[in-house]
Order: sequence, then structure tokens, then C-alpha cells
Amino acid sequence: MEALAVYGGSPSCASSSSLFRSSAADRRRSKNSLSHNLNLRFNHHSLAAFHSPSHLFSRSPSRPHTLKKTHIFLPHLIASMEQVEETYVMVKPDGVQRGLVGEVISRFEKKGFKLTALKLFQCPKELAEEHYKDLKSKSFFPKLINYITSGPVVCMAWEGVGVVASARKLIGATNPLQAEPGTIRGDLAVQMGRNVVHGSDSPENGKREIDLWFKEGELCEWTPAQAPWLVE
Ligand code: IDP
Ligand code: MG
Repeated sequence: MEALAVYGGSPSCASSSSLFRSSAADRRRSKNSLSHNLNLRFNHHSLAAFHSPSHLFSRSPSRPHTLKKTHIFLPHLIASMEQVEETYVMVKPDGVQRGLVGEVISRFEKKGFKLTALKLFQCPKELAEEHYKDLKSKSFFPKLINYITSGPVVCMAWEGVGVVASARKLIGATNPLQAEPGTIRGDLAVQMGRNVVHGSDSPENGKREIDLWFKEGELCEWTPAQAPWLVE
């Protein structure tokens, strides 16, 4: 309860399952709303106060020799109030050709994230260039565009608390030889130019890329039956 008080949680933040259910609809309703952006920033700064588990147990510095009332901020409560994010994940042409589509989807499903869009798609050159526009100056850019447009890709949108960073962990380092075993790239690839899968690198890029790769009506708002078994 103390964590709730510190956070100043609104009724809509009261339970993680309500967050899980309403997040996509809420985000789309308030996509361009200033108050939504401010709210996101507020949440971020509130949570940024908790750097390590040692910060979760605080005592008053004014009376160092007396044991003061200990304030306990329960990590699971804080985590359950974090913002639901969306990320764009794509099985690249090598992953499709090698029959790894099911394997990639399965890792995200098993983790407990929610699939909100899925399609097999032949990417046009212009879209590949727009998607990777930040890498335009790199020497490997032309090869990257050829790679991404060389065959169909599988486009996905995934939703959940912390999904952007978690997806990057599940995917592993850009260079598969440096990716940890247990990650998709660490287990299934050997070269950067054939690293099987893409994942957005920030919540902002998650939204940008989902808007880029999916048309209106291709995203599905739904509540997985397993939701109460994933988040208390
Ligand atoms: P990421 O996919 O891990 O986010 P980025 O740096 O965004 O990595 O690069 C996008 C993609 O460009 C990589 O996944 C990889 O396929 C390709 N790439 C990145 N760096 C190199 C390189 O040095 N040589 C060849 N391909 C590269
Ligand atoms: Mg990237």
C-alpha cells in the first residue's frame, strides 16, 4: 500500500490485469495527447527513484543510531504499475526461409507477452529504407536493404509491461556470435547479416515501427485467457 501512496496511483493503475486489458485501447485513444505523454514521463521519473533493491528499504538519516520505521516498497507492486509498451518484432527473410517462424513466435508466447498483430509480408524497398533510415550512412546499408527485401518477413506486434527491453534480451546481441546462448540469435544464427529477427530498440520506436508496418485494422485488441495466471 505504501508503494501505491508514493506512486499516487490512479484507479486505472490499481491492478496489473486491468492494465493488461485496457492498454492498447488507451494508448490508441490518447496517442497524441499531451496529458498521456506527461503521464508517461511522470511514471518514468517515479520509478527511476528505485535504482536497486537496497533503495527499496529506507531508514531516516537524521537518527542513525535508532532504528526508525522501515518503509518497504514492494517491487512487485511497482512492477505491476509500470507502463504497458508495444514492440515491433519481425522474423527476417532468413528466419522465414529456415523455418524458424514458429520458434521465434513461441519464445515470445512462452514468455507471456501478448500478440496483437501478425502477418507474412513481402517488404518493398521503400519501407525497408524507412524502417532502417537511422542506418542510412552505414556501409552495410545497401546489403541490409537487399537482405530485408530478399523474401517474405513475418511482422508482429507484441504488448506487455517492459516488452521492449525484454524482447531485446530474448533476441540477443546484434552479432549472433556475441549473443548469449538461450537468446534467439545466440541459439539460431552465426552472422550479423543473417541474424533472423528484429526487435524495436525503444518504446518510441516500437510505436513508430508498428505504425509503419501495420495498417489500421490489422491490430487486434483482446484479452488472453491466461492473463490472470501471468500477473497477480
Ligand atoms: P539490431 O537489429 O540489433 O537493433 P542495428 O544496429 O539496429 O541492430 O542494425 C540493424 C540490422 O542491421 C542488424 O540486425 C543487422 O542485420 C544489420 N547490421 C548491423 N550492423 C551490421 C554490420 O556491421 N554488418 C552487417 N550488418 C549489420
Ligand atoms: Mg536496431
